[in-house]
Amino acid sequence: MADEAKYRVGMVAKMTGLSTHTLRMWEKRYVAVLPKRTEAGGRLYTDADVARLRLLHELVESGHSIGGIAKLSDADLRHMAASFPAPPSQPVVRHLPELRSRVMKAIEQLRIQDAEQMLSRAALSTEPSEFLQMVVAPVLVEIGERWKRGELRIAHEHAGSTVMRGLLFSLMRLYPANDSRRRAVIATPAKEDHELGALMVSMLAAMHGWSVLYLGPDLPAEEIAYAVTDTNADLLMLSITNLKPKESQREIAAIEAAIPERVRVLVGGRAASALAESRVQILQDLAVVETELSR
Ligand code: B12
Repeated sequence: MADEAKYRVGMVAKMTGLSTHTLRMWEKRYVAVLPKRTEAGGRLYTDADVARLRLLHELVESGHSIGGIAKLSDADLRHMAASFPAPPSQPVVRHLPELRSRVMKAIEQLRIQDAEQMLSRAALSTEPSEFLQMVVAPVLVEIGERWKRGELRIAHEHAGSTVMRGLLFSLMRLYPANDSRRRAVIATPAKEDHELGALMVSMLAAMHGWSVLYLGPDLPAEEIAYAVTDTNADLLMLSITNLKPKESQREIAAIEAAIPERVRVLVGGRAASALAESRVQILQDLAVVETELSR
């Protein structure tokens, strides 16, 4: 039978090039397809579902937002795809080391749109924490190393950060805030201008169902504490990249003193490992952060 539900989610991921995570999110958030279920609750897709997902994938890769097209009929999607013949200027790169070097090359040559396009398309077909750990973070570290050696200029570093910042914001918006969810406030302390680690954990928190208030970088302790208290947050996450341990301890102590005791505080970032654990928990590995966020 042509429309028999027979493909499991892993197989559909291989057939469509979408990650299993993206398949679940497109279903849960946007009702893009509604697969049948096995008795044990596993998803089962038909050939028609697979064809629809391929069309959606193609259209998203040509620049449409999934939210805008997820509910269109198959006929409308086919019509849109047919009127979108222009091939993207950058091929889809699925091999992560190759993607990293292509993105680095694009940043080196200040081809920012190319870097954005490669990254946002690869983000669709890679599990989010893998994408952050295998692509976003290593590219940033390499930019930092090459800047230090004088091989890249400040302009390259700023261009690279801008690309990553935009990308992380748009990925975070895939998971719209919902007031009934557990609340997290995320920021960097005063004088800490590096915000990309905070954005990475914001994206992961949103993905795990947290309602995220992202405050950005360089916040005085009293402003962080105010936001935590005012929103009745359950979790505060701070990212520390360049602050000296003394400065960090001082900021963290001031925040801790001003927020309710029940609020969990997680701190990460390359300069966080030098801190002594108090009531705060120091975490670096994004896979571990995910486990904590899904508890
Ligand atoms: C981009 C960048 C900038 C941008 C930031 C833009 C932005 N919007 O964020 C700008 C231009 C502002 C900047 C400024 C500076 N920078 Co800078 N910067 C970087 C760069 C290239 C990337 C930073 C980044 O985002 N890293 C994100 C990742 C990869 O982070 P991570 O901290 O290791 O975090 C990981 C985990 O800990 C976890 N995580 C992160 N946060 C959190 C939070 C929680 C709660 C949890 C659970 C987990 C978690 O996620 C990450 C995944 O791997 C780094 C290079 C590098 N190695 O990081 C240099 C780097 C950090 N900068 C550096 C320097 C020297 C500076 C300046 C002093 C330069 C100057 N002379 O002005 C200023 C200081 C600004 C300040 N007051 O804070 C040095 C720091 C050296 C040191 N202290 O040891 C670095 C290492 C470059 C180098 N190789 O020398 N920088």
